[in-house]
Amino acid sequence: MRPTITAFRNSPDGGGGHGRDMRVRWALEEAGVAYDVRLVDFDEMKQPAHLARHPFGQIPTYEEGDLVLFESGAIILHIAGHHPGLLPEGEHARARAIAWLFAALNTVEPAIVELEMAPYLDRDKPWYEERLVVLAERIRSKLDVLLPRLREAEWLEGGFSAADLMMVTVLRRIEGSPVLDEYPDLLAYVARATARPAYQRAFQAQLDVFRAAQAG
Ligand code: GTB
Repeated sequence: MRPTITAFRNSPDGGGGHGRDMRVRWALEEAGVAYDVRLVDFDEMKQPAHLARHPFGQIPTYEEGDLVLFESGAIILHIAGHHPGLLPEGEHARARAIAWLFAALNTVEPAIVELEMAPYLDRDKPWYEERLVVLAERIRSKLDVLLPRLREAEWLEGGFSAADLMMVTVLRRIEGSPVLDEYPDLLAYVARATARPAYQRAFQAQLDVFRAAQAG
């Protein structure tokens, strides 16, 4: 059954592909699954119809027949569990890939989000500049762990997997920042992942949505 996902009608990232729908689009493209997109705006996301899909009133969601899912991690694992190519075959390798997927979501992404949010929350505080230094250092402590692994291997666990898909969408959030620029091998990792045709198709699809919204 053809799934339907939700995405911003008018993404605040200007078509940069930073919304978490991008992960779902990318996974579906990797799996070769055609999908529909239900576009929602910020008001709509807090209305009962969308809250029935997502209790926190966010995107992305995933509908497939009777199944309605929220949380990008759960959606990616569902897709990976039903289509070959997004998780390793061996039981242990599969479990390790899932561990890296959770590391992207629970260990790396929170540090990045904190830095992203700081200008909105703390810019007027006297300690703002010092906080930025601390937050950047916290991100470095995560990247320092990824670095040796991705120097030795092309992907986090065997071949390209949902773990890389998740980690790369997380790292993309600091693309262009001086912190990530300190790690050329991680930039190369992001570049080889985003060069994948499935990523390119997913990126173009969300960009088309943004451009259509701009055109009115
Ligand atoms: N844990 C959830 C998941 O992984 O699915 C988090 C979902 C989430 O944060 N969704 C965001 C959302 O719906 C959109 S992706 N926000 C609206 C709200 O909470 O009311 C996060 C996001 C938003 C905007 C940018 N941007 O502009 O660059 C980047 C990422």
